[in-house]
Amino acid sequence: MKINIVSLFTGMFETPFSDSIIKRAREKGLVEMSMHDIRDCTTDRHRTVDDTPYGGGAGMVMMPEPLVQTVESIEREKKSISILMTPQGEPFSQKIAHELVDFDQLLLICGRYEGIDERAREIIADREISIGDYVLSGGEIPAMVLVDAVVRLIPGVLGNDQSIEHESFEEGLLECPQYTRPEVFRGKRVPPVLLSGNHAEIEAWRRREALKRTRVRRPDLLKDLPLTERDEG
Ligand code: 9D3
Repeated sequence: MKINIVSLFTGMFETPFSDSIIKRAREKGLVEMSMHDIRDCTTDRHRTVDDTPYGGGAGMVMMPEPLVQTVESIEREKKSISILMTPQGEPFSQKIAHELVDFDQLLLICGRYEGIDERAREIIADREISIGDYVLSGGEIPAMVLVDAVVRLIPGVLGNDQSIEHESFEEGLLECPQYTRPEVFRGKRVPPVLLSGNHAEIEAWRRREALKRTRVRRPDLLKDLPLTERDEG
C-alpha cells in the first residue's frame, strides 16, 4: 500500500512512522510512505498558505491554490482514495479501517487553522474522517491514528502471534483481564482458573469477564452484538 500525506507539518511524521510495527511494515516493503509539504506548492516570496476568511471572523483559512496543487501533483494508483482529516468528518472506526485496507493508495490530507476553503474541499476530498469529538490543532495526529489502524490490518504486517482475530474491537467486546507472572503480586492472586490448565473453562471465564467489563464500561457496544444463550445467563 502507498500512503501519501499532505500537510504543513510533514516533520511531525518522522518518528511515529519510524518505529515498531509501521517501521517493520515499511522495511518489508508492505507500505510505502511519502510526505508532501503544502508550502512547496506556494509561489509567493513568503510561501503563504492561509488567508483571512471572507465575511470576516477570527482565525485563518487554508488557501485553495497550494493545497489543490499539492494533492494534484501526487501520482494516483488504480485503486486510490483521498481522505480529508477534519472535525466535520465521519467518526473513524475499526469498520472504516477495514474498508481502507482494500485500497492500493491512501492520500491523507491534514488541515490546519480553522479549516480549508470549501471549494478545495469539494475538489480534493473523496471522503472526510474525524477521529472523535475533541479539538486538536490539526489533522496530523488524526492521520497518524488512521495509518496505524490501517497498516496493522495489511496481511503480513503483524506476526502470527499477534493475530488480529481475537482483538477486542474485532469481536465487538472489550478485552478480558490479563495476567502474567508472578502468581501473587502485592497480595493479589491470579484467578485460579487461569492456572487450572482447563482450556474450556479458561475460554468460558474469559468470555464472561469480557462481557462483564463491556456491560459496565461500554454498554453501547453490546447493542449490535450477537449474544449466545450461554452469554445471557
Ligand atoms: C472552533 C471550531 N472548530 C471546529 C470544531 C475549529 C477547528 C478546530 C480544530 C478547526 C480545525 C481544527 C483542527 N482539527 C483537525 O483538523 C482535525 C480533528 C480534530 O480536531 N478532532 C478530531 N478529529 C480531527 S481530524 C482533523
